[in-house]
Amino acid sequence: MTATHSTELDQFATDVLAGLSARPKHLSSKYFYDDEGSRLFQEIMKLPEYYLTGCELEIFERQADDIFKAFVNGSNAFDLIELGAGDGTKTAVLISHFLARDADISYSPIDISQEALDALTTKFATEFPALRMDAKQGDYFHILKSLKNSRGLRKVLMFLGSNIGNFSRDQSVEFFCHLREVMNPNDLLFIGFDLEKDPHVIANAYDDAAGVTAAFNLNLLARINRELGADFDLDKFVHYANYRPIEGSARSYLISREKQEVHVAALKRNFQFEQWEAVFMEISQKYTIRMIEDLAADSGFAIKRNFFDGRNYYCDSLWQLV
Ligand code: AVI
Repeated sequence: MTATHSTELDQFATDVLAGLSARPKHLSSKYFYDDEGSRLFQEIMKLPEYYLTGCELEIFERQADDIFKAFVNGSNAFDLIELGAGDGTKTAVLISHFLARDADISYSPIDISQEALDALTTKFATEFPALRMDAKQGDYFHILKSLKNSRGLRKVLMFLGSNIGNFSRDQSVEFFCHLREVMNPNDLLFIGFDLEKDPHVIANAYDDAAGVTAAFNLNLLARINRELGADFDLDKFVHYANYRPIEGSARSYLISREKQEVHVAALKRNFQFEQWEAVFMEISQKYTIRMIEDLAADSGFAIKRNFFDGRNYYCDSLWQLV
């Protein structure tokens, strides 16, 4: 095991200890994405209820040329950096269009899952043999520093898929301020935001009929079993998700079906769960345009242009530094 891996494992153990010792209990959704979690998330993106991916794909397919024109700045050369790239399916639509327009681009996908990055690298190498690629594995908070050393061209940082929705408001501002520090005045930030809409549509997206989202949440308990030697019995927990229309946030929980005790060997600790006790797992924030504008302003950015899908379900927002 490398030093990085053991540090990551220590951090995971520390966060699990803090989360399971807290009242109410919580676990961080940033740990959903081990290789199995990333695979399950790819499944979620194909679900009929999970509209987000289709909306962003529609924006890219229908407005690739407008996006290209907004990205370029005099010359056709820029560096694309994608935080949390996953399988890159949506990004492939943009890259294909940019290359068809003779853009001189490099592409640096960053993801926590090595398996997802390997699949993406293989796919893109076949699809775009001439594309310069530099995939980086890890937590993007840690990789941000290395982004400073680019070719001196415009950098376009992309944070798609409404990944920002999994952060609290404070974490979002902190994250954008971090990004600001590694950006040059000419660089751009392209962010996917899921918008507020009929609450039933949102609630269904986080509680699909096939139970893939439930498996995705439960996989974090399985991951704690695998990596920290815990003895969670997954059948003793039920996934519950709801949408709060006032706050504009979908939230998911794992609920203990019975009073039980779980041992986590790496922590040398037992944790008690009451019957129907909830563990808060994830927030998926939905936005109004006003919220996006305020978030940009509070983080030191201005909106250059917003791109919407046909139903106004989703917005890809292009930001520049102020
Ligand atoms: C990655 N992220 C934007 C997803 C979301 O919609 O919050 C994660 C997810 N959780 C349940 N389904 C999908």
